[in-house]
Amino acid sequence: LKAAIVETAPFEGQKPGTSGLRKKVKVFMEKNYTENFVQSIFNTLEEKAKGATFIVGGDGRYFSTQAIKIIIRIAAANEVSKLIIGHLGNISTPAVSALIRSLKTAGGIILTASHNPGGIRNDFGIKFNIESGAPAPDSFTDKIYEHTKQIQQYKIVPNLDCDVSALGLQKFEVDGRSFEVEVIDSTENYVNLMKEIFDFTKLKGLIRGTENRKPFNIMIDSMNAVTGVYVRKIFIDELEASPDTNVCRIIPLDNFGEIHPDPNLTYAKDLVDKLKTNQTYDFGAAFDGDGDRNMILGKEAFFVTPSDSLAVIADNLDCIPYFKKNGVKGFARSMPTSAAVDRVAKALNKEIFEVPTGWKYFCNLMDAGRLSLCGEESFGTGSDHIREKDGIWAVLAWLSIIEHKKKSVEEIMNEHWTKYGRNYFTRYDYEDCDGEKAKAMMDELEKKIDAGELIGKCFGGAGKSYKVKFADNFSYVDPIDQSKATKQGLRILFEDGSRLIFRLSGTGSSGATIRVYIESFEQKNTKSDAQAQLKPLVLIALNISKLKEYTGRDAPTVIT
Ligand code: VG1
Ligand code: CO
Repeated sequence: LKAAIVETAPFEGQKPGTSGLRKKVKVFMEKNYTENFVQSIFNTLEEKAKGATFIVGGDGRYFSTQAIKIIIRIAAANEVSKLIIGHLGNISTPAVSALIRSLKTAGGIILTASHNPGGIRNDFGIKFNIESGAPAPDSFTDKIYEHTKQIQQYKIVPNLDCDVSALGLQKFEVDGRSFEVEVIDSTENYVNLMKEIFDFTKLKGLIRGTENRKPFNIMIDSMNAVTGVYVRKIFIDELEASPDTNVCRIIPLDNFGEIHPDPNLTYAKDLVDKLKTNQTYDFGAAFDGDGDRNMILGKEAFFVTPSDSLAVIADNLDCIPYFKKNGVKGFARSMPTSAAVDRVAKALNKEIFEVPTGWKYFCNLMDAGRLSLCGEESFGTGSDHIREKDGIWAVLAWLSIIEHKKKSVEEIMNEHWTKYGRNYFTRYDYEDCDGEKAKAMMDELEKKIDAGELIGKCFGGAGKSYKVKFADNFSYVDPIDQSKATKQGLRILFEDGSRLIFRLSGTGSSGATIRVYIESFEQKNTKSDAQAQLKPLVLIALNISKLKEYTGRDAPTVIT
């Protein structure tokens, strides 16, 4: 086989966002669009790509097979020596990170738009992870973007055909060099990793029941996405959960069955309804398209916010063998995530870090041995076992805590709040707003903040008054390599510790999504309804930002 050079021209807007490049499928389908981006990844890698091995896989959404074909042909032409590809292209994001680490490859290409809907009318995405298994840092994705703006040609082996439905090694000769593609079942490596981290015997006892304990009835919902294959192996084959009553939607579909594979109360409503109507369920969990997000529910769909989930796991790491063995270093959360975990860090005398939104910002801290556990309010939780958030890991962590404490999800949460107080938290998303108007809203608010207009001001509502203590546009200096990330979200902090945060999403594929994060702390009043409790702050947020004036929206698209 011979490599060829194809002339091309740059496309606008191939700038990776919070987590890779995400666009409509039809955009990726445009002639040379995917080729340009993939070549730009190899142009960024330069000599590092030559002779190297990469993992390729994703959530199996529509266009994955075509994209894999393009990646194989371009990789071969760029002198890559081997690609390790998931069977049918399927590898969850956490499993890619795990494979990069255990097989010590030079990195991986992940084909996913994560929680965004899939199928021909919806989204596709490409993301590059570096050799530590972490999402490429900003310095790397900035270079990819620069290459996409200048690209004039790409290298490709046009006649290279490869069957990703057949497991095993396929060998080729390209311009006299050897090029290999190995199609693997990615579940093996991942299941082994989970077995090293958790006590599967105990977890099986929890699910099956033991002599003096009745079975703990779980419902695991893969939302027709990639975790299905791992759920089958871990929950059914290993932990002996029932394939009929303990799992659902575990066959990955390329359009996720036309649902929005995002594990929250809105998009995982099926699971919520199941737990509400069938009260024999003690626990429910759902994952997103690529398996890095998780939602935890207790009996009757008792909802655990991701921020609280992080805090509870942090407070209970001693019942997980991995942490017993390796010890617990610091904790971290993304800036908009509630400060519940900060209280645990303080009590346990651990370092706590506040980083910008996006998993990549946690990874240097992990590499440096400063961070064991971290999370985001956006249903992401994970540890330093890999360099991505990990949905299945989070569920196994919760089940380990439940097994150890012999308590229900709700009891564990209440106990936690009694000990630490409660950080009430909610996020309002306004999806698909007019881009210009969303930007104008953010600009006006930023001007007010910059002018210092808000400091000392009191805002009231529903018999409460909140005085602004501090406001800024969040910026972050990485403590390990001193790289700086600026303009990561507008923050308004009040004297009582309450916070309002405004951000524009960096994962959408059309229009703008405004995210408003609302948090307040209560030491004693811990059992109120979160929405009712936060209402006054929500009104203040809408008022300060003039959100309705700018967007015309009366209500958010999604509340989490
Ligand atoms: C969102 C979340 C962020 C998360 C990112 C990727 O980003 O807010 O916390 O890291 O998605 O998650 P944004 O820029 O839209 O707010 V995933 O599961 O889509 O990889
Ligand atoms: Co995801």
